[in-house]
Amino acid sequence: MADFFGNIGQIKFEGKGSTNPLAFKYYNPDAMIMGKPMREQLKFALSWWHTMGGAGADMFGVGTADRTWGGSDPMSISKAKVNAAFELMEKLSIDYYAWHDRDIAPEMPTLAESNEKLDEIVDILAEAQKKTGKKLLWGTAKCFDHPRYMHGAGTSPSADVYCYAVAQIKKAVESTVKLGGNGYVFWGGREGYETLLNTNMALELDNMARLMHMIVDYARSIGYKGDFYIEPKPKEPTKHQYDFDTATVIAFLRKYGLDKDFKMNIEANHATLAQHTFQHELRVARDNGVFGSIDANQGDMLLGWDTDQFPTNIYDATLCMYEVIKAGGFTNGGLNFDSKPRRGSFTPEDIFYSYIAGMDTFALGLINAEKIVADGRLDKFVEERYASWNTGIGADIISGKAKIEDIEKYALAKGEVMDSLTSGRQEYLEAILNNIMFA
Ligand code: XLS
Ligand code: CA
Ligand code: CA
Repeated sequence: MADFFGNIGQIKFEGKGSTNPLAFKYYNPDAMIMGKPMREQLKFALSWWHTMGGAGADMFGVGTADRTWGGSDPMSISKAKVNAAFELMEKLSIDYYAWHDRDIAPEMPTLAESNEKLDEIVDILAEAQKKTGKKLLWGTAKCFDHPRYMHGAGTSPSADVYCYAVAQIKKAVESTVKLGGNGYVFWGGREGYETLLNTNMALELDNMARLMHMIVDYARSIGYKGDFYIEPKPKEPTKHQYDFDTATVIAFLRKYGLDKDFKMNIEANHATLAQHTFQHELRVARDNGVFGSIDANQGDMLLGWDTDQFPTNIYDATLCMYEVIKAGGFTNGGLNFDSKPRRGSFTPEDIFYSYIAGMDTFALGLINAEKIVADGRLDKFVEERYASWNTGIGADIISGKAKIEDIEKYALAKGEVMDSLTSGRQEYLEAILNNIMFA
């Protein structure tokens, strides 16, 4: 194992009484919960872009942290990142990682040269995976930061740019397959518009679907059995992103016949940017059979942009894990920390503090979610609230037996129906949630 963090040893579970900042308080990787070790329930992943590459630059200033890992040119930095990443994963008991192609290997003057460098790093990653047992959660292509993608990639008005994107994504899929990844993400960073005055929205969306069909067919032809994910986000960088939220993406997938191959990669901060709760997005995905994977982070309610903070909100993590449990747990997906330390948290130790905070938050979320299910009060309340659909006219509507005339007759005979209503009891339920979480 490389030694970039020599002063920090293996992070151990010490329990909630511990005050050691370099210990887990809730995440106990091998502890069993609902029949599986915590590490398998949570399937944590390290995000290569933020952790290995994100130096803290923002719109107003350059980076504050050194993320060259002792390397000096793009390829030596890329290689050093592999060593540092695997040391981090080892020390933090993180079993998975996720990348964009250009996070792991540099962009070169031509696509052919970029592909060559990518191959070189993918071979090194394959070797590191073999040695350590770490796995690739998902791969993706960075089709948004190079200037060629200023007007989009799969939705570019330029057919030449579109071809470049198809070729780049094809290569990223091949690299994902080579590394045994079971997930491939499409996040439409520039797939949207700034103004409809210059945009043929219908053609752009048709073309995006054409690209996705080509990629799915190709990936299946080379033996890829994993999931494809779309990661919804309503805005940023474009004013209007096509993959606005889960419901919008589901409509797109169904329109173009892509719903058999695609699931959602739901990011907490993107949910709140769409004016939804994180739980809402997960629920829409679960109810529609497209729950796939999660990008764990949180935004700041006072800031209107994508801050990608390490998640520390226990309520959100608890309700997230409740949805995950109800969806049957992760299959190919997992919890990827698409999160970065704040710009002012620039030291190597901050990477550890950040991951420990995020991992403990989700471990506690999982513990709490199991308690909610075992307690049963919340589930029972919802069940009873809809009891009128289990018998009588409600059951007849659901079975299709009651026709519109029967329903009219029923309503006319009933007269006023105010007395069929019961209280929604929101405060009572919120208090139960607190009681379960803090008991
Ligand atoms: C940016 C997205 C991005 C995707 C992967 O907002 O979260 O990082 O997760 O392209
Ligand atoms: Ca993300
Ligand atoms: Ca984000």
